[in-house]
Amino acid sequence: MNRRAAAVFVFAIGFSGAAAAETYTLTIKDHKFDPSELKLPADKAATLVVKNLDGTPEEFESKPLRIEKVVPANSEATFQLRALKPGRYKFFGEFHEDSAKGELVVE
Ligand SMILES: [Cu+2]
Repeated sequence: MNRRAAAVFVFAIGFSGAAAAETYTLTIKDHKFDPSELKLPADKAATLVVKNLDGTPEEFESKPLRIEKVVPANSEATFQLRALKPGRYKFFGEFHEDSAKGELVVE
């Protein structure tokens, strides 16, 4: 965790069951993200699942997405993403910042 007092901000978008958001998955393995560039459609809420396949925890962090959350070893976290404008939204694993980097490519 960094020293910001803020804990976890996830912008949730309300959606009803009938219009469930598409789910996209990122995995963490050997302290790298797969894929390192994940494509998402613009202007649509989405569900993002981050699966940590490593035997150590990772902190999934993205300043533009306002996400900061520890994903324990061999487990996963789910985030509801708001509808995003086209662009590139960087994320990284704060515990292995040298290798764990990626971007959401929204288009
Ligand atoms: Cu942090």
